[in-house]
Amino acid sequence: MTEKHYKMPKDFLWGGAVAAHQFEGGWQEGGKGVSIADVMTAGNKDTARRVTDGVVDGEIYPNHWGIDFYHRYPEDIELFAEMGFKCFRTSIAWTRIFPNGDEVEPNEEGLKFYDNVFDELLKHGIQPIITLSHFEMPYHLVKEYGGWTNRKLIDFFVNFAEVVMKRYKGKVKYWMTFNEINNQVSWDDPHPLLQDSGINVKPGTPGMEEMMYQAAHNEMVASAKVVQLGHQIDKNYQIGAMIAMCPIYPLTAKPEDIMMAERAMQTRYYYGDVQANGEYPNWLPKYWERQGINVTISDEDREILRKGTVDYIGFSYYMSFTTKSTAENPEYVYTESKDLVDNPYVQKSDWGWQIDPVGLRYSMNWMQDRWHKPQFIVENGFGAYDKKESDGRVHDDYRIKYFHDHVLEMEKAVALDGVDLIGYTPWGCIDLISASTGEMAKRYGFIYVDQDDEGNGSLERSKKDSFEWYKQVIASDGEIL
Ligand code: BGP
Repeated sequence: MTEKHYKMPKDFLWGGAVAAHQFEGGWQEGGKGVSIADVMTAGNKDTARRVTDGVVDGEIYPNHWGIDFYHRYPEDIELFAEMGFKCFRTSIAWTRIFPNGDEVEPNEEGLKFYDNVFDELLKHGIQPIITLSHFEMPYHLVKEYGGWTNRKLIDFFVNFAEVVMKRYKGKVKYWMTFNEINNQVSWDDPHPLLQDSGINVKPGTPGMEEMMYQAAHNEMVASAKVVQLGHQIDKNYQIGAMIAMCPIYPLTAKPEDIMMAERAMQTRYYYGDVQANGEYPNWLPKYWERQGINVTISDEDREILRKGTVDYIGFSYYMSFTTKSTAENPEYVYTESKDLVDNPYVQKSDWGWQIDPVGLRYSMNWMQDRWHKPQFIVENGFGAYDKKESDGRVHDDYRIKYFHDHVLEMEKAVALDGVDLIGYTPWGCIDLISASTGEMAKRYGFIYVDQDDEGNGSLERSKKDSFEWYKQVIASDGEIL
């Protein structure tokens, strides 16, 4: 049977996605300050990255040089244009604009850098899609203020957003506030807690969960303020949330497993409820009460959240999760580090990420019905070990298969289920540094970058087989997969 394909509308935003700290490099150029990402050493598949206070000789800090986009952006943007990109998602490194985060006046050199990048993109007919905070807050705010547990950060962030939203008016239309804001749900793994909330505490520190809920609340208030402010700056601005979407399935049809999966979904996605619906779901204050968790939420905060709901849901999709109930957990408390199990029906990547294209269609339907907002897939992709063959080229048929299967399910969600989708920007469209491991070896790109985990290599760019594949997908409006 031939596979049925679908066409996406002409104005659909095909593109690619990256984040400043994983690919720009130039960590101390142009007056840039030190961000969280700059104090994280490399790890690998089996060992976690470490945060060091300051830079230690002999350690590798992959985010310092990234893939040197800072100096090579014209060449890279030309390759994106050759693929036919309509848009390109990146972040504005907060520390290029406010090196410490708490200054009043911005750093003009940093602002100029993004002017140059956006102008170069626009010259090629590519619109920038901008994340304001993508795991790269100023490290100074972590040390001096304790990160997002401190309400002062709301003003610092709003000030940063105001400066860039005014500066790039007319160049940028789509914004997102906090990348994968809900990853903080893994609060007992200090790595996402630091990345998302700037909370730098040791595992097992009492009160970590409470800190996470307070930090997330403060971030969501800041986000809602930025949504309102952004609309005052330009009424055409589209300002979105950014959710890490990994649907959580019950392992079996056992009613307790279903209840556990429901609570897991509620726990992982309440952030979306707050950002899209403007209020906390009912179950959460009850849960806080039982756990003895105190989150300070004022009436004014509630009003801000209600008025600052997002225009769209940006989300990443890489994998699905599975959970099950246990007799020891009769109240279905979901702890992400403990409660996930393998799904016997799906395969995994080399990094253990479950590959599940149908889960993308499922998630899109779930979000459409729950949040009633347009959606934007701002990350999706396959991290793999790539090898240059004797012909000097990477033949990444495994990546093409991953994308084929996911794009097809995405198109079904639109064509058959009526999901309202703005665009699709595959992650790491050019090889870059992995966020979770700090490796170069975990590659996502359509474009290969010659660099190894130790930072050796010419940094030369070359096309993988997936480059031509994606080019024809875009050229055919998604019909030729
Ligand atoms: C998301 C992040 C990205 C990115 C991607 C892939 O969680 O938003 O920054 O890196 O996942 O993850 P990794 O780099 O760990 O493979």
